[in-house]
Parts: sequence; C-alpha cells; structure tokens
Amino acid sequence: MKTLEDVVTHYCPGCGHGIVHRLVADAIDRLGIREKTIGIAPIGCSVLIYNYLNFDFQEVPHGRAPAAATGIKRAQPDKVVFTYQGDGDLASIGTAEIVHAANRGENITTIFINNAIYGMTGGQMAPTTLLDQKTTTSPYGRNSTSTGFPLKVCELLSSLDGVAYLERVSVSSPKNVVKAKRVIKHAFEVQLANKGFSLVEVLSQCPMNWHMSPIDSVKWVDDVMSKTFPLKKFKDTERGRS
Ligand SMILES: Cc1ncc(C[n+]2csc(CCOP(=O)(O)OP(=O)(O)O)c2C)c(N)n1
Ligand code: SF4
Repeated sequence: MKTLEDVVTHYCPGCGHGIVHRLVADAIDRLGIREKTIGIAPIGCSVLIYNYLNFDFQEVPHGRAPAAATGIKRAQPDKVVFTYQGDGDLASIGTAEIVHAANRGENITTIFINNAIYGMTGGQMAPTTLLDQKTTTSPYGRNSTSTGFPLKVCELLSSLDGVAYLERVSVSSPKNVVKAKRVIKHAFEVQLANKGFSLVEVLSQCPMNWHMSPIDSVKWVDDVMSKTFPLKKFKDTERGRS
C-alpha cells in the first residue's frame, strides 16, 4: 500500500481506528488520488492520523474540521478533501460545523468514528453514549432525564438537502469491514463526481474505555450498539451540484 505508512500506531489493542485508517488508505490507493488528497485531522485518539497516512494533512482542533475542509476545498476544488472525526469532536464540540457544512452541500467527505465515548481523555460520556451505558461521567449509566438521548448523526443529517451520501457501517467483523471498505471508497467517489457532502459513520470499538476485551467489544457493537445506531444507507443521491 502506498498510502498506509509502515509504522506501529499508538492505538490500544482491538481499537477500531487502525482498521478504519487502513480502509481509508485502501480507498485512496484504489482511486489513485493520493497525490491530490488532503486530510483534516481531529482532536481525540486519531489526532496523530497524519503519522499513519502518506499524504498532506491539516491539523484542526476541536470540531472545526468541516469548516477548515470547506475553506481548503473551495480554494482548491481539484483536491479531494476529507475530515476524520470522532464523536466527541464531531457530535459535541463541532456540532454546528458539521451541520452547516452538510447543509451547504460542501463537496467534502467526512469519516465519522462513533465509539460512543470520549476515548482520548479517559472515557467520559459522549453525545453518542447509549442510554444506561456506564462511563467515567455517568458511572450509574447514561440517564436521559439529565443528559438526553444518544445523538444519531446520520438520522439528524439525512433531512439536509446538501447531503449527497450518508451511510452507517461498522468494523466489528470481517464481513462488516469488507462492507465498510466499499462504502468509504464510494464516499470518495461521490466527492469526485462533484455531488456534494458525503459522510460515512463507522461504529468503532474502544475496548480500553468500554473496559472489555477486544472480542467482547466487537460483540457489543453487534449486539448492543447497532440497536441504537442501525447499520444502513441513509442517502445516496444521483443529483450533482448546481
Ligand atoms: C472544547 C474542548 N473540549 C474538550 C476537549 C478535550 N478533548 C480532547 S480530545 C477529547 C475527546 C475526543 O473524543 P472523540 O472525538 O470521541 O475521539 P476518540 O478519542 O474517542 O477517538 C476531548 C474531550 C478539548 N480539547 N476541547
Ligand atoms: S482509548 Fe479507545 S479509541 Fe482511543 S486508542 Fe484506545 S481503544 Fe482506541
């Protein structure tokens, strides 16, 4: 692989981030777009993604990735521009940025890693934390009365006309990884076809902060997490941008 660097990552054993990095690298290699791709790195555990993928990156802290991607893509429309964001980054700190970039139909792609928790900072509750899920800030389980309900990003964005492609996948089994690979490549194809905003949500395991073994964590994605966040295609429009 040209795009994936041959280095050891800092991720915990069983973490989904490394798998998704590989799928992004594979899509970029297959599409032959490495020389014209610009990634936007987030906060969170994937903050060092630029050490693992071999193309240009811009580091954009604290949820502002879609706004920065907008500027880069508008200045250089011939480039392929994508953001890679966790749920704390995208669905909490940067909620406004993702909603408005999607609504404007920016011709960018977002790879959204939903692990239902703040990974990097020690396992606090995220907007995507499931009801009754225990975290360091919800030790008795998430309670909807005080902290609301899990935020469903694909469902939320699916009403926006600027969105061209939205799909939720997981990396919990070889079969799901193969599907996720196809979906991530398709999201880049949507951008290459100038159709507008595309987002792939990936349900991704965080064994470290879920306090589970890697095997139990993939089972939890399948048996529990995907009940709240069903795997499905939400939108795939044929319409180009006008
Ligand atoms: C405005 C702001 N609030 C909180 C933080 C602290 N912070 C840095 S990384 C992070 C967690 C990010 O979690 P997520 O985006 O879900 O990524 P993960 O580590 O799970 O991959 C937080 C809360 C911050 N840097 N800025
Ligand atoms: S804390 Fe969770 S998301 Fe972060 S590297 Fe470890 S397993 Fe992955």
